[in-house]
Amino acid sequence: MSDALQPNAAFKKRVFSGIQPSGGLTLGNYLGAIKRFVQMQEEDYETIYCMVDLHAITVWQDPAALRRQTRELAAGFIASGIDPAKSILFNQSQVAEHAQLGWIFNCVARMGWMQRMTQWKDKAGKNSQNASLGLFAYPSLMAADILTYHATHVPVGEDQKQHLELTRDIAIKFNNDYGVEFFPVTEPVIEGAGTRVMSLRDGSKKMSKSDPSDASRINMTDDADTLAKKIRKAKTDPDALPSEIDGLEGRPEARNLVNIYAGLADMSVDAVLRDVGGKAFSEFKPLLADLAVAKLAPISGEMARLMQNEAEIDALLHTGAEAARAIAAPILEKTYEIIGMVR
Ligand code: AQP
Repeated sequence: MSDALQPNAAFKKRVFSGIQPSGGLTLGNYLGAIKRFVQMQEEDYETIYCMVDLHAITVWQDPAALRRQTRELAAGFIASGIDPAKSILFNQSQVAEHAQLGWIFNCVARMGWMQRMTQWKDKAGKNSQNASLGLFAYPSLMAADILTYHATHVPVGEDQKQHLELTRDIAIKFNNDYGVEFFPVTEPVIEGAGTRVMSLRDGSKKMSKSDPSDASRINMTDDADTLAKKIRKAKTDPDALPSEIDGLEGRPEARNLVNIYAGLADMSVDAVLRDVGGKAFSEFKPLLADLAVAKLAPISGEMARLMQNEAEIDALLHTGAEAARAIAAPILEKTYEIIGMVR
């Protein structure tokens, strides 16, 4: 048995996080997740990043679109700075251990836990009887994604906080039920101004790749003109920007645009407001548009270049999946042993 599999072994500092290929990458995904993924790759962690295609099919996906979006997401990761030589990069369905451990966790998690998930309530809406069983069990598969690598840290946006708490509950219940210290209790990493990027059309709703309104989000593939137009048309209020953070109270759209600026510029919200306090939106929006184009155009250009060679992306994902499987397989095998499966 390797050290990593010894009960009570100190767990290695390992990062896992994923993004669904359920549409094109948004600025929310970039500021809330990918920027942090890139930083953690350069820190003292082993980093594993995944296109969670099994999660994407919890709601209907057109097969051809899913294939394209998965490759485009991989291109987005790489163009944003994820280096396949430093991080393991792959798509979930190529590593069967995720689904296998997910089943075990379906038997650990409780119905009541799942019913409390706000994402389930939001996505299933009033028609929950018609939602897929997979959508209901989504957080249990997410726990498996993380724990099949014994990941200790998970960088995510604010919206995933509740799912990560559930991952911790599953790990703790499994460890208690079987009297082991086998799964780590994972730490969420939710940091920075971009952890909750809101819709450009409604400051109370998060920016989402599956929002029916394209004007609600900035896609990482938007060209400079589209980007500037979306920012120009973003909903705001009639007042000028405040000089201090308290002045953003009750102004969700203003707060959102300032947060986006801060996230893109790597500045604190305080520092942004010191610079732009007193400006009208008609002055601020062009500054934000210029900044967004400067930061995002190189990424979208590189994505387009990478998408010219799909075979190369596929080969990278295969290599990543092999590396991921090498970590996941022994952990799953030990899990089967703990729960009493004859092997
Ligand atoms: N608006 C956001 N602000 C900050 N972070 C965000 N994330 C998503 N939207 C925002 C973070 O991106 C990572 C990947 O998310 P996901 O694609 O797996 O699922 P999601 O949170 O459901 O994202 P979307 O864009 O809203 O997808 P759809 O529309 O398919 O449901 C996560 O770390 C998430 O926190």
